[in-house]
Parts: sequence; C-alpha cells; structure tokens
Amino acid sequence: MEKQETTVRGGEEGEKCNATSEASAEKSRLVCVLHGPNLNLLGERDPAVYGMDTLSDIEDLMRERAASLGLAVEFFQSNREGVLVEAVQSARSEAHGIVINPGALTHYSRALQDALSILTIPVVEVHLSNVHAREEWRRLSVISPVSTGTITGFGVMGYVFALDALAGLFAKERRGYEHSGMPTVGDSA
Ligand code: CA2
Repeated sequence: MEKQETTVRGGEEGEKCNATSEASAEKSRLVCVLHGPNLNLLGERDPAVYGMDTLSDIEDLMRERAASLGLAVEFFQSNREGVLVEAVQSARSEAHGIVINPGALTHYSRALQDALSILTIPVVEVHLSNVHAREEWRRLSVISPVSTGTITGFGVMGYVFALDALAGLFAKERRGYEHSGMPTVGDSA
C-alpha cells in the first residue's frame, strides 16, 4: 500500500507538521500529532505511570489506525515550548486536526494555550496517565479550555481514541456540509 504519512521529529525550524506530502494532504485529512517535553523518554523511565511503549511504538499504532480511518498523520516532538507554539502555528494552515500531549506544559503554558485558541480545526488533548488521579497540580490543564476534547488515563489507547474522535468529527463535518452547507465541527447537535 502506498505510504500516506510523513513523519517529522525534533525541533528543526521549518519542519513542523508541514504538509510535506502534498498528495497525502489532498487525498486525506491531515492530522498533526504533537508531543511535548520529555515524551521522547517514554519507555525508558516510569513504566508504572506511562507504560512500556516508546514514542515510536505510539506513532506506529497511530499510523495503523490512521490508515484504516483514511487519515494522514504527521508527528512532531519537542522539549521546547516556543518550538511547539510554532508547530501549532504551522498546523493552522496545513492540518485538518491536531492531537496533542503537551506534557508538563499542559499545566502552565499560556503561550501554547494562546496558539491553540486561534485554531479553527479540532484539537484533541491526550494524556497517557489519568491526570485527575495524580498530584493536585496536574488537575489543572490550561489546554483543555481551548481543546475540542480531552482523553486522559487510557495509556497509548488514548492516542487511537483521539484519531477515532477526529475521524468522527470530520465525517460529521462532511455530513453537515452535505445537508445544510454549514460546518458542524464543535457544535453540540
Ligand atoms: O500523562 C501524560 O501523558 C502527561 O501529559 C505526561 C507528562 C506529565 O507532566 C503530565 O502531567 C501528564 C510528562 C511526560 C514525561 O514523560 C516521561 C516519560 C518517561 C519518563 C519520564 C517522563
């Protein structure tokens, strides 16, 4: 099968979730998957909290699900807040949806919050652990108010659920256009 997705990693300027595979962006909805600080260490430490899977395992799982949903996916990880803000800005014009695990930035990054708040595409916030069952400070997410929805505590499955959620929203959006000519992503109907 023709490979649809493009994988982008690291913090190089100009490489953040761009639709580098233009053909794929034309054929499928493009989902930009953003991983925040320290998530590059997954699988190396704290398996009791974050599981044994590495970031690469998660991306393989998502690629598989994306292919079955007819979505294109791109991945980007950075340990730097400003670089992630730039990735969100790039996704604004390139992607149809975002899946983001902002790591610890979840709890305090107003810069990331502002960047996401400008978007009109759906944003799914994902956490491997159940942030509400851990320390008090993890219960506050400054990202949740600017996300379409949040998935927390399902481990790596949460990323798969996030793709399912986006595929559902895209399908609903298409139906909305067909029926009324109006977009319906994010409404409560
Ligand atoms: O549960 C999640 O997915 C978190 O977003 C993970 C963040 C944490 O700060 C959030 O409160 C919840 C931490 C990511 C750090 O990942 C590590 C991976 C391996 C070893 C140590 C940290």
